[in-house]
Amino acid sequence: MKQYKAVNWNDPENDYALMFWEQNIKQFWIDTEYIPSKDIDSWKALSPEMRECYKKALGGLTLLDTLQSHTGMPKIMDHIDSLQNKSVLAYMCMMEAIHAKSYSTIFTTVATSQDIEDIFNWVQNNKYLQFKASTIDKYYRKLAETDISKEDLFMGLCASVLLESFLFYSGFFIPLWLCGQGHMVASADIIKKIIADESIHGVFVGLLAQDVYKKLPNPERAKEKLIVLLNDLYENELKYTEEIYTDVGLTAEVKEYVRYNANKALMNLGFEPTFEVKRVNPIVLNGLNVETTQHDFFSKKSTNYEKATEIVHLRDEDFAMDTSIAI
Ligand code: MN3
Ligand code: MN3
Repeated sequence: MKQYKAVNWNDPENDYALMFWEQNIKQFWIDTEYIPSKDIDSWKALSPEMRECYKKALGGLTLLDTLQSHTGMPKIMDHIDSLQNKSVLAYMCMMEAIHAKSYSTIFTTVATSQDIEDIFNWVQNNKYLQFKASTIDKYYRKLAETDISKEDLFMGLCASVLLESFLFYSGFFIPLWLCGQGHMVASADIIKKIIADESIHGVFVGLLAQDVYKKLPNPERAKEKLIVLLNDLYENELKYTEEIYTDVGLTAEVKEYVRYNANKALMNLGFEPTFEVKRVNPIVLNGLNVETTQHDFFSKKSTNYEKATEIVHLRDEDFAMDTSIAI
């Protein structure tokens, strides 16, 4: 008869579960603590092309967070032995649902009902987004089977890390880029919270993957499979980037950022970076490192974390505009 075990946090199961649990708790937030309505004027000042790009970027992000919350995290959890690690994944799963909802919180504020309907239809019909989702979901579905190989589990974990640490970033680029120049700043506070979470998710699931990799009978074959998957997703990512960024003239910069994050995904999985990266837009990198954010997952809660009692609003005057850049 199967013995059911209770999770015992007083018995250390591994070196890192408690640390990740505590870091996740420190980073907790909900979308309704933020006030994207402060961005309404900023939104109106954007060009129609920029608004279109922004909406599509957030629509794509919503799809990935939906997949991660409804399928990725629960399926992975089923195959992880450590009960404490399972708890960390359960917490992350809940945050993925908050992420997926938070884009709607931004949409509700800046977009019309018709806009919102159009964007969700676009997500459902965009071949590059659908390719991302179906490619990752194939590996997650494999985890739905009870009797899977260690290599299947490794690939499921790899798919998750590629989603977390790589596929999100073509979408994150535009809110960071705009925010770095003083546009859509309140919405970017939400996006930065999501990025901080994805950062810790990628590291944690990456560690789980590395644990499995060490026990694989044929690690070379598994690594080859990972590289094939990464390259398929990369090719798709380039086309997706062209589709949403060509009209605003940012395609080349976003592709550079995509390669930068592909390398981060590889490093989270314990491998060497393989993409050549020349120069990532400093506005976007700074967007991650200064003011409100903690891309470094060991740091504390955002200083701009807005609870009803302690609101620190950024104002337009806080930003020196670079007028050479067309918005
Ligand atoms: Mn997420
Ligand atoms: Mn995540």
